[in-house]
Amino acid sequence: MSPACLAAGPSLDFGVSIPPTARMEIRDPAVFLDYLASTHQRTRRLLPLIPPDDIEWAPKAGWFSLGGIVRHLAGIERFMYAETVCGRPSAYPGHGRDLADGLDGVIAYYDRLHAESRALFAALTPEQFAGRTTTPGGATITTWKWLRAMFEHEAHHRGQLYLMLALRGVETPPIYGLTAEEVEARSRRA
Ligand code: NI
Repeated sequence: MSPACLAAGPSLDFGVSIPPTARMEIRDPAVFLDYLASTHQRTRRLLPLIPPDDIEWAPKAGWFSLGGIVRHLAGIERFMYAETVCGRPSAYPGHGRDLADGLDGVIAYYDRLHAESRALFAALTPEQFAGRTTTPGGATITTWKWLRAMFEHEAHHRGQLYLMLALRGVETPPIYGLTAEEVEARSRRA
């Protein structure tokens, strides 16, 4: 981000300036749901690319498998985030194969839990978004800030999926339409 962009808004407590419109966005339930749809789609489109025989492949022993990450993302969204923002304790069931097995089963689990999560998020009122949620660690946090962290969590694991698919020889789509090489080719030389 350029210095001019950084100067566009007042500094927040984490030391980064964000334009006022961006700061408002995630507090708005409708905008949150739009953003959830687009970020979710960027993860969902990777799942059919997983070779069925590699669904439980992991880069090293004890690490998440491909299927484990997918079950983890679905379970965290549905049973940690959606449960806690509704005022209930986290009910995260883990990410084991007992929850969903095989590529088709894992994708079905992911889709079912996301649909349930989205319905729960869609039922939240603006007042609930501005209210407080108790985390599994026992802290309380403003609900929209808690949900904002969900996007970073998903992006973290989506990056793992990208790398793990590459390690299995699978071609993956650029995250935003252009590859890094295409962006470089279209960039001004310093
Ligand atoms: Ni995680």
